[in-house]
Amino acid sequence: MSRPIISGERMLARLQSLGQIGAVESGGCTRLAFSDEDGRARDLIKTWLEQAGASVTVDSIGNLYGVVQGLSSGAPIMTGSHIDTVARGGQLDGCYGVVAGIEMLQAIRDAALQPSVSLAVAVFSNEEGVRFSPDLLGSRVIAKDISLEEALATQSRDGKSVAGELKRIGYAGESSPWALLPSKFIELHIAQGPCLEASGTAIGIVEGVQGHSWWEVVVQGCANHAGTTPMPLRLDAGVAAMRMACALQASACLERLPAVATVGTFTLEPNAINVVPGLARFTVDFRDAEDGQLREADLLLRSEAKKLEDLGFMVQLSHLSRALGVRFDATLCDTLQATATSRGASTQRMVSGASHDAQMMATLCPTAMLFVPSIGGISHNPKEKTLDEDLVAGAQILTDAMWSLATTA
Ligand code: HGY
Ligand code: MN
Ligand code: MN
Repeated sequence: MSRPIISGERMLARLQSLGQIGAVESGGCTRLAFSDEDGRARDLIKTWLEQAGASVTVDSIGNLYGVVQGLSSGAPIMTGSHIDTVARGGQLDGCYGVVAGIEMLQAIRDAALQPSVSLAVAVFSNEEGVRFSPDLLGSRVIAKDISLEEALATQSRDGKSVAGELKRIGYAGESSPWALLPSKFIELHIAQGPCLEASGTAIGIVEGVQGHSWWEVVVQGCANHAGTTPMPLRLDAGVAAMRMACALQASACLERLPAVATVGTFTLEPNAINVVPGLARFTVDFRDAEDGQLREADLLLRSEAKKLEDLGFMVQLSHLSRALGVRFDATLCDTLQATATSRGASTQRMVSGASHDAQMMATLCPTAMLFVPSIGGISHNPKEKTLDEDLVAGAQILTDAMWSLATTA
């Protein structure tokens, strides 16, 4: 029986075009969730899905779906990812899985094939969580990890709500987030870390994702004159926050508690050269494969905050996000491995250090992920890159796996 063969050329060209929306100099991309750029990118994705013969729906948290009906009714087999990026990120993170999914549908249409089971490609809202917390917002709502109402009411730092922004960019959808619950979910993604390239392996069979816990810390001291205030009389929120940040980072480095810790944002107020900072605001990103370790890290954060309070600072902690570690479906991982091997690709089993919407979908149905190598292991950086032949090979293996699941179900 014939099976769909993708056009690598068309897929690579589309990745390029999508990458121009929100492009920053040096080849990167800033396309924050529900921004104008996100809206324009969604429009382009919608056009490509329609060209591929998919019926397009948008649900009430802005998740966008393209569905090609199978001969039988029932739950679709789904692939997908996200198209929102971090600030000055790369052009492949998330986008690759979405564009590869669309290429799969286009190849099916070009070959005039029809699957027995419906196939769906999903674009999940606000996976990155840079502008709105928590991350994985669209897939969290589907997984009922957060209520739709709470998700829509979420505010960004600049005081915008998810509901308002979805309306503004024209993606406040009508359909239910639970209308297209899939029977299986596969996400194709770049590895974003060094291991596939280091081992010279073409395809990562991802068996799980580590958990993460995100915090915002606000340290309130006392703004004062940089020249006249003696050191012992200062309540310098900036130095206090830096000490706390270094203590958390040292715990990850020296005791691997947790596996990794990152302070990715850090602002001072009033942020003036000659004023002792009165307020410091920073975020903490803890990651670990063991949920117990993540809880220990959360306790460490609280104890470091208590030390500052004992020195007279006020410290406010806000828990921005938590996602538990997940193990993916062993049978689906085996299917992906067999499919990759049948295409002559080398494979290795691995756990993802980055979080993905698959982490939420895994709570709903058998789920697994495929990775392709990232050059230099670099991601969340304009230098994020994967060899074209690896991008094309990964997309064909995704297409093979989805097609075989949709025709032998
Ligand atoms: O933060 C992450 O791991 C993912 O890129 N959202
Ligand atoms: Mn990312
Ligand atoms: Mn991603």
